[in-house]
Amino acid sequence: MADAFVPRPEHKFSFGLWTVGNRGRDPFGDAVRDPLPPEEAVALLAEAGAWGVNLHDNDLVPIDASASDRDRIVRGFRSACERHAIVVPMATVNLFYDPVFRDGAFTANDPRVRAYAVQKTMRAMDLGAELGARIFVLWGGREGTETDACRRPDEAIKRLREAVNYLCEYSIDREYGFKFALEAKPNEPRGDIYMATTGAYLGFIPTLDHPEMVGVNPEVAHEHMAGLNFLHAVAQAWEAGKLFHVDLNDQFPGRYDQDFRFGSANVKSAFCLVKFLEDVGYDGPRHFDAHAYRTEDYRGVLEFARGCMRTYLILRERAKQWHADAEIQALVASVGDAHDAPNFSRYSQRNRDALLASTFDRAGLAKRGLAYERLDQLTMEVLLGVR
Ligand code: GCO
Ligand code: MN
Ligand code: MN
Repeated sequence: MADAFVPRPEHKFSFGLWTVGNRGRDPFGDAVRDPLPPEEAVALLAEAGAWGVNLHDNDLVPIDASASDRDRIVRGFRSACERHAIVVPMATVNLFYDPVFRDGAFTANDPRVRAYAVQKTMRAMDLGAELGARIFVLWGGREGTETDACRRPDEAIKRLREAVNYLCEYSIDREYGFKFALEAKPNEPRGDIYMATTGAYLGFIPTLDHPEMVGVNPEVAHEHMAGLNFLHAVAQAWEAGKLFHVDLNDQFPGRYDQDFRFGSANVKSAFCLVKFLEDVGYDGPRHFDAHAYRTEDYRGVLEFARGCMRTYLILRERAKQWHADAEIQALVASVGDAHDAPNFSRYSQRNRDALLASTFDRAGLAKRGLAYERLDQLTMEVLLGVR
C-alpha cells in the first residue's frame, strides 16, 4: 500500500537518546541490550524516519568527562546529526541518576547540592544551545520525599522557584532564547514527587520572575499513573499558552512507570489526544518518551520507534475521518443548538437583570437525551476502522 503513514520532518517527531538507548534495566533485572552509542542512536532514528533527537547532558557526555573529551564527543555527535539530517529540538539535564541527588536537586536540603544542581543545569543549557535546542525540559525526578518529616513542602517550592528564576536569568544573560518546559510526575523514583501533576506546574509558573519563558511538558504516562485524564491536562496547558512540549507514550493507570509505545495501551485516549493536538494546531515537537519492551533487540527498538510515529499518523488520519463524517458532525452540532438562552457571556447590569428574570424549563431541559451513546459508538467505529 502506498503509505500515508510515513513520518516526515514536518510532523516533528522526536525521541530522547535515552528512549531508543534504553537497555531494559529494571529494579528486578539487569540490562538486556548492549549500550547504544549516541551516534548509532541518531542513525537508528534516521532509519526510522524521525525528525529530532533530544538528550540529557549525560546521555551524551559522561558526568566526569574532561573539557577536551566533552568537546570531542559533542563534535562527533553534531556531525552525526548533520549527516543524518536529525535536529536537536530539546535538551534537558539529568538531576536524578547520580547519588548526589538522592535527596533531590533544586530542593535538596544541602545548599551545596542545590548549587551543584543549578551549575550542572547551566552546563546542560550550554550544551543544548550548542546543539541548537530551543526548548529546555526540567523534570524533577528526585524532587520529592519518602518522609515529609525531612522538610516543609512549601520550602521545597520556594527552592524550586529560586532555581528556575536563576536559570531563566542565565538563558537571558547568555542569549540562549530557551523556553523552559516543566514536566510533572506523581511518583517514581521518589515516593512522592513535588509538583505531581501538570496542573500543579500551571499554578506555579505565574509565581516566577519570567513566567513568559516557562511552560509545561505534560507526559501521557505521568497523568495516567495518577489516574487522571491526560487530554484535560494538555488542553488546560494549551489554553493557557503553556504547551511548550509534550511527552508521548502509554501507560495503564495505577501501575509502575511503564513507558509503553505511544497508543499501545489506551488507544481511545491516544486518539482524542492526537485529534486535539491536530485540531488546535499544536506545532511543537511530538516527542516520544517511551522505550521498547525488555524482550527486544535493536531491531525491535527500531520497530518500537516506527510504531510510535505510525500510530500517531494513523490516529491523525482517523481524526480527519471523524471530522469528515456527516453523521458525527450532525450529532456534534446538535449538542448546543438552543438559540433562546439568555446571554451571560459578559456581565452588564442589563443582562444581569435579564438573567435574574429568566425562567427555565428545568424538567424539560433535564429530559432531553444528548445522544452521546451514539456519538461515542460512531467515534469508536471510526477508530476501529469500520466506517
Ligand atoms: C521519566 C521522565 C523522563 C523525563 C526526562 C526529561 O519518567 O523518567 O519522563 O524520561 O522526561 O528525564 O527530563
Ligand atoms: Mn516518564
Ligand atoms: Mn518524560
